[in-house]
Amino acid sequence: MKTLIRAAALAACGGTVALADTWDMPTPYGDATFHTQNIVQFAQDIAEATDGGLDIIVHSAGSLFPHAEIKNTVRSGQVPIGEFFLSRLVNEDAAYGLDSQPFLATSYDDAARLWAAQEPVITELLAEQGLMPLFSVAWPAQGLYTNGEIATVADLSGLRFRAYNAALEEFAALAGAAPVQVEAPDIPQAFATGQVEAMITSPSTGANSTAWDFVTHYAPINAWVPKNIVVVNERAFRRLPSDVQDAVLAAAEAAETRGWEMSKAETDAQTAVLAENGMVIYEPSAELTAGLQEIGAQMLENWRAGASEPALAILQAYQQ
Ligand code: PCA
Repeated sequence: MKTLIRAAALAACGGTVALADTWDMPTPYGDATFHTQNIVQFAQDIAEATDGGLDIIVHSAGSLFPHAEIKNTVRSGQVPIGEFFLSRLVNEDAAYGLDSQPFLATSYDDAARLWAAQEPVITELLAEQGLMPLFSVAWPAQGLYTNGEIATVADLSGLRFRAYNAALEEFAALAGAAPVQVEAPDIPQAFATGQVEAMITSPSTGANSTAWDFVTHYAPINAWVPKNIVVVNERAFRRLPSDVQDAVLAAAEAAETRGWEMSKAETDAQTAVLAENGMVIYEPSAELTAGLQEIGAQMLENWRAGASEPALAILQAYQQ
């Protein structure tokens, strides 16, 4: 409706007005998540830059399509654009999985270097499916949420452990825990019903899901810095007028820069929220860190065994 009024107003002004496009955009995370807020701003930037020529409607928290289906719905053209957790695609190619390898890239600088090495390979892989990456934003480093302090890996043994991808499932299993896949919006429910009792995620997702309601302790183990990615269906993109295409690309570039800044600001701010709500924040012991790093080393070996040449080249470039 709004779009029609805007188009009519522009037409009344005597401009040559292309028909406005409306794009539905499925995303996996809730409205309080900084990634979602960044995407809402991205959509707003495009609406403004194009005078309403492209209206992107964000459907957050998996409300339009479940997370696991978002990539393929963009691929098939059911929706023109969507967001998902990049390393979910590791079963298609190991290149997608590197940002979820424990202790490979643990700071924002490392994560940015890793993304620089991944981006050309991933762009090519996605192009084979008619997809174009628009921007990718890192989560804060991943930390450990439990009831009580964890002193060594052995303390994780037998815990029902929330996982969000294959790497975290493998990590939990190697720690002797029992992984259970749960999407971020379902975390409170999964803890409340006893489906899970521990998790590894960012301070953002911990705070967004009121972790203090079901766990007492948080250790910033800073194990990895995974990313979300926003992709567009290439045919849908090419159908846009060229000035609208330019506006989308400009807004995407701005969203990538802004998103990483938001992420950095979240790390301290949301860790403080955990503490303000009564959670005990503790530094992991040297023994715990060493044990977790051993698991990481094992996982990287497993990753190598299944990695394509381009995926191995990313790792090599990153480690140089
Ligand atoms: N939050 C998301 C992915 C990584 C993160 O920090 C989640 O827990 O599902």
